[in-house]
Amino acid sequence: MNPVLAYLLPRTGSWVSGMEVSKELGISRAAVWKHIHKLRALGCTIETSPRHGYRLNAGGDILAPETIDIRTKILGTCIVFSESVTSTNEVATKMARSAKDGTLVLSLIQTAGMGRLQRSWSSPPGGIWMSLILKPEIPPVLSPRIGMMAAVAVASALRRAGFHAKIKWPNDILIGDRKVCGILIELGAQMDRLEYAVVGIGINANVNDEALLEEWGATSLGKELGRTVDRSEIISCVLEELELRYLGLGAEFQEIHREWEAFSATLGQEVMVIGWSGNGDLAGKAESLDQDGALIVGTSQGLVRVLAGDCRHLRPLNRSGCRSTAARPGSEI
Ligand code: BT5
Repeated sequence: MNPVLAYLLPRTGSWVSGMEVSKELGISRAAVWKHIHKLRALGCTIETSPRHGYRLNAGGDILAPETIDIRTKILGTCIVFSESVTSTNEVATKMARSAKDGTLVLSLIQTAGMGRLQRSWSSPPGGIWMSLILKPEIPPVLSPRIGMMAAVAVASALRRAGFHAKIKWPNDILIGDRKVCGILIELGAQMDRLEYAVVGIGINANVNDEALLEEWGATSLGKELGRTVDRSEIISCVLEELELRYLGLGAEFQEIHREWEAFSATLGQEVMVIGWSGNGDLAGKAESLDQDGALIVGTSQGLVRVLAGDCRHLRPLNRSGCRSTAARPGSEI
């Protein structure tokens, strides 16, 4: 953690002189000033006064291991925190074999955030960019359950925070018809044994750059709420909701499957699955989700099982997450 932030955090709301910080941390006053600059760029609200020094504002959007209330027994009990990394999934994958089950890798920004299928994921300050290293005792064949579990857990956590979050197959989280969270699962497995899963979760929490959101067709929690959200509390809730389901991943999967269907924005929709099986696109109605996480699409040729891919909803959802009655022909999400 940034040493200046570590010093200011327990003194939130009080003025602390530059001299005091520099003396206590054993660094020059110029170095303190550089840290302050960096922290501000990362979203901390720090006031400065020539007479009083620095004051960390409680209303700011501060995210650090110390600000996260860990209410779980496994997930997040070990946190690897950085101000900047290439990708939390990359860091997590490198350390996965030797890491403790439930290790959380968290960064304030990512310089090379990864989406699915080699796409990139923009990760400016204000977001939640995190990866969990999981070691579930399930055979590799059941690994699609991990993505479904993660999507259900994030949707539940956001619902607890008052957002009407829905899941778009395979595991995007939407508010209305806009993406607010993407999930990237990467696995390390042998023929018959799953060694680890890295569950990468990117939530546009307080990412409020309108132009960027527009470019992605996305939204953020802050934008939806009209004010800054507490990222630390959102992370605590995501960890709780995930742990609840993680413990039942093998034996109690029916319930996760049921929740996925209940939270789904995709089922019942006319969809287009892009690049399906290398045979071009597939159009039809999303009928159901099977136990392997495959989408069952009703087409003119009958039911087709789609295990992976990108899906577009052909009818827009309105802001409350319901399908609009007056669909624009050809419009898609
Ligand atoms: C995903 O990919 O939705 C998975 C994203 C996972 C990100 C997390 S952050 C923590 C962890 N570490 C990582 O490096 N990754 C994970 P996909 O469905 O392929 O969506 C990618 C597409 O979404 C891009 O091609 C853009 O069009 C768009 N996009 C990029 N950044 C975005 C953002 N912040 N919010 C919404 N859409 C975005």
